[in-house]
Amino acid sequence: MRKAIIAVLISIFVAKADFIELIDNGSFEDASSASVGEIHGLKISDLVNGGGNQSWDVYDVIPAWTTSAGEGIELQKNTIVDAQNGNIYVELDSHPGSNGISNSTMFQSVSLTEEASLQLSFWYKPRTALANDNGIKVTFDGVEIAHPNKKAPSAWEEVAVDLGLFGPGSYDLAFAATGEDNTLGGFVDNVSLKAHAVAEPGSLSLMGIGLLFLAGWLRKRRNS
Ligand SMILES: [Ca+2]
Ligand SMILES: [Ca+2]
Ligand SMILES: [Ca+2]
Repeated sequence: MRKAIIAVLISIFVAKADFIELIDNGSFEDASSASVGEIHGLKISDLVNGGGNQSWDVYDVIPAWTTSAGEGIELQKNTIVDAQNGNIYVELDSHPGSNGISNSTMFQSVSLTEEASLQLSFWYKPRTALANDNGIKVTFDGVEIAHPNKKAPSAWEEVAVDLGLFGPGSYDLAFAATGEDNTLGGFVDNVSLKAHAVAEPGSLSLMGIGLLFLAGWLRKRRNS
């Protein structure tokens, strides 16, 4: 009986401490798209699963991410570097085609149903040895929250930002290439945005009452 009650309480705590991942396709490995690349005509499914003879292309839309400025989202499959996670990563200083502007912006909308504390993390790596050539400006809800801007050589590094509390609503997370517009720039992989729900006072006090009840029950049982 006691073990059962403790197990239930532990599961309540775990549930409360848990988080929700808000980002879909954060590692860019999702092949479920009919999008065709603008440069090589390479389908995303062929890029991811290995059906074409090219290892990169540029897309207006990929699963969960949409271009909002510049040529598009350049997906590379272990092309210049090995991906930080899986096989695919993004370069946003994209090869120019019809739009002509290589520095591009992609975004994903996320929704919160209750107030939560948000934590962003992603992996970044600069491609060239030039200063101000590999910047990746990250905005959330239109506010700049990170802007790594390094030069090679530099390994993949994690960029982690605590965004604080946000209420229910829809928000855009955007990544934009900055600096020299020359098709070579910063690489991005493994994007994650974790929402930690803020415990409601009502459920906290209920849990407190449950703990007091359990403590009393255990004391009574020991003394009997
Ligand atoms: Ca990846
Ligand atoms: Ca490029
Ligand atoms: Ca560049």
